[in-house]
Amino acid sequence: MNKLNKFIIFTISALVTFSTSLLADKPRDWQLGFQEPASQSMGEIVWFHNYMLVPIITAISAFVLFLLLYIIVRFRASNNKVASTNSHNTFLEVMWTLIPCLILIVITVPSFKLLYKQDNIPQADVTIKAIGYQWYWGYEYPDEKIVFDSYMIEEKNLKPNQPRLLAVDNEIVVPVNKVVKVMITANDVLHAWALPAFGVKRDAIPGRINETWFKADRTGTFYGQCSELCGIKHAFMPITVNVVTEEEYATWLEGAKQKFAKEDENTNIKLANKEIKTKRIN
Ligand SMILES: [Cu+2]
Repeated sequence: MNKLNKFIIFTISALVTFSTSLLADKPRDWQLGFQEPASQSMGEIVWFHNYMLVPIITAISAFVLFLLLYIIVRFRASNNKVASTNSHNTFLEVMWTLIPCLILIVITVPSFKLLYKQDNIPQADVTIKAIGYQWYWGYEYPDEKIVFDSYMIEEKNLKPNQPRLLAVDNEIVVPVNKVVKVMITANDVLHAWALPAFGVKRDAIPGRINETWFKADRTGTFYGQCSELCGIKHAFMPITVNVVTEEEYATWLEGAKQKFAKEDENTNIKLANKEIKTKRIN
């Protein structure tokens, strides 16, 4: 086998390894850029980044670098024994104000379209409530009367396919190609519910409910993390979403309704009242 063939085989195998690791729906070592999108909205974010922001910032950086080099060479001291007395140039000043304004306006159009689309929640098929606690997430499926907590699995208890600091004991399960509305709040301090592959990130604020949505376009396990510095164990409250087919979701729902059945709300109220009374007596 000649050297060229060897090189071609090496390149192809390297590309295959690289692209499959790109498809893993979690951060990977030395990663640059985004995870593989799993929703249309994340696809659009990636498009906006790759085909608008990156070309524009590259062109601006190259232009500024060229100007710097040009000035360093053209106006060097040895070539200009007598200093220039020029202090301003109206045409240039108008241009360097107008051109950046125009660039910002061009960026604004797709950016605002995207923001509006993310903010406008379509009719939801599944609603989930995510509650941030120090330091884990609690979830509720209000329509199904399901409630459970989701704790990170410690390193020593990880199964072989579970990623460190990302896997949880109770994952959220949602059906593929369905609109999932997520209502996000917190019980103690600020947290943030973030899932990079779906292009979703919202602050979890005590006393207030934020809403967001996603529609996963493929099945798989997707990982995210709390994205608001919330205290000493901020790094240990990951988010795991299992996107499954509709049949698998129905099966899960059946089991979950037994396992995670929400207590009667009245019982909760009674308990709370009792606690308050006890505290008052004390
Ligand atoms: Cu947090």
